[in-house]
Amino acid sequence: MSSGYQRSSEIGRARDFDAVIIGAGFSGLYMLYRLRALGLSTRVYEAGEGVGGTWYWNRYPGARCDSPSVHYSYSFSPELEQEWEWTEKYPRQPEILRYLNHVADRFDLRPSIQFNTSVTSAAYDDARGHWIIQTDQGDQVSASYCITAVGCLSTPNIPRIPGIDSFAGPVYHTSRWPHEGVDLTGKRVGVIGTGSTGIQAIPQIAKQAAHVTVFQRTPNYSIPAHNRPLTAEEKASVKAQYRQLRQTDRESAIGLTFAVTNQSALDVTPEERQQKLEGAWALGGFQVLATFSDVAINLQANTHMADFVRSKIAEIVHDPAVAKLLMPHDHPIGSKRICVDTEYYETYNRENVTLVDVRTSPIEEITSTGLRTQDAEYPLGVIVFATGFDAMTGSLFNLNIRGKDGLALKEKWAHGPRTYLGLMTADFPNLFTITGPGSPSVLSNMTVSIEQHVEWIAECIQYMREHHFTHLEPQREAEDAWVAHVNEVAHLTLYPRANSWYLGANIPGKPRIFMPYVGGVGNYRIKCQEIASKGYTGFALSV
Ligand code: NA7
Repeated sequence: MSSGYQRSSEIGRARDFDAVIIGAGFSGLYMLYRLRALGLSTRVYEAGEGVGGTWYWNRYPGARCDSPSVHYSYSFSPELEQEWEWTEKYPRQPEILRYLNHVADRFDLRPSIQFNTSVTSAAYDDARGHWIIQTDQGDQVSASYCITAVGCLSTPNIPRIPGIDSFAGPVYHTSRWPHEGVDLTGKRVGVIGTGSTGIQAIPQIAKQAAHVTVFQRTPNYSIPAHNRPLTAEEKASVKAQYRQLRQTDRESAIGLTFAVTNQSALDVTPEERQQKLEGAWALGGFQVLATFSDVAINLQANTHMADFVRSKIAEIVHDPAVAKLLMPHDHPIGSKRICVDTEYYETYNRENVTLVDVRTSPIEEITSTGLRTQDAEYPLGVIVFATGFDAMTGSLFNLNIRGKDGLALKEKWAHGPRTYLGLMTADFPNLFTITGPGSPSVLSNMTVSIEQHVEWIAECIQYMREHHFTHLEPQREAEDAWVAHVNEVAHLTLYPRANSWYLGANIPGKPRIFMPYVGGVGNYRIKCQEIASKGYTGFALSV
């Protein structure tokens, strides 16, 4: 035990734990592992009955990660990398959940996790200088550090549609899909929502249900995944190159190793452009957006790519009217989260699938037997909400966090989240937010961003202990400057042109602030490292 830790104990601030971590998904598990290595007594509270976070809850048909498995995994243990076998290019939810269970067992993490327990409040006790955490199971514990590992997309958004309670059949939100599965055989299913989730779920639901009616408000751009099993050679090659692969992921813009080009979409002939886009489409996945250097920042370049995807939709979907409805038209490609699919557009060629445009004919009510739009009534036996999340801030607000002088986080962030580096917020000492707003988080391969945050937090706590500091929080000026920088960088791109959940636009009344940091995973890591290496500039450290 380091002398710094002893000193903070000696001054009599008795507490139950050194740290409380909220959530046992990718973030919480690794945070626990790192804090345990530092010798901190740590308790993790997890609402689910098992580990996994996002991958515990999201069990809808077709649930799959959009980042390749060999990148969407922990890098901290070379032994773990070598012993785990990913089976497919893009991992399915059950495989990721198995992986996280394996991690929990392999590193013996479960004894520190209290399952089936939701944190109901976390309040900073000014007098004692520690956090008091309460749960729905009646726990009340104190801790020096409170670390949120609640994920960016974990509070479901269920639109308040009139009549919803009168529906006679079952209603599901994709992120709360029953663990025992749902038999949709012979059912008339209505799916509301065509984001990444709807786009993954609809093809699978259509294979089982008698009929699927898709209620689409905004069409999204989707790129084929071209998912497939990994060959033995690929697995061996990745295992041999893991160190290098992880390094390039960390230094990249979005936490994924792509071939990066400096070529503008405007500097090539139409034939070359078409050829490159065809090549990218054949490869599939997110990296389509990296075909040219300026798709995220130049509307003309972006439009070339958007036109290409629209042309693909026209090629795939047989009915021209349906194809037209599926073509995104109101936002640049990539300004909303790009979707990655398996036979999404093809699904609309099935006889048992109907696409309904609820932009021009809005949903008016749910009745006992179906759903009524302005123009028509659709008989349904099951309704599936694929309507997304109160992203990035929803789950933090649900924790009822209060900082100094009882200041509620929700109050402080009433006009949008304010953080320094997305890691901490002023007036909330020793509260760390893994992948918080203001960090690359959802604009990146999450596992890379999670590991970077966890390691930064662990090193910061170690520094505090070695230098006999007990408290840390951002200075107001540093926080203001970071918030301004996050906004400034976002406005250099096309992102703010879309009504996306990145901006809070999907939740009525939510302030419109671009929440994630667009500056790039590699650049962000350097900034965080520089700040730490200079003794945590922009943070106030105290005893
Ligand atoms: P998203 O991307 O937020 O998509 C939600 C979808 O639900 C989207 O098509 C919405 O249309 C639609 N929606 C939401 N509310 C309504 C109402 N009231 N009526 C009709 N349609 C509605 O969530 P996902 O779960 O698909 O994906 C979230 C992230 O998870 C994803 O980006 C990946 O990072 C993984 P809208 O676009 O708002 O018009």
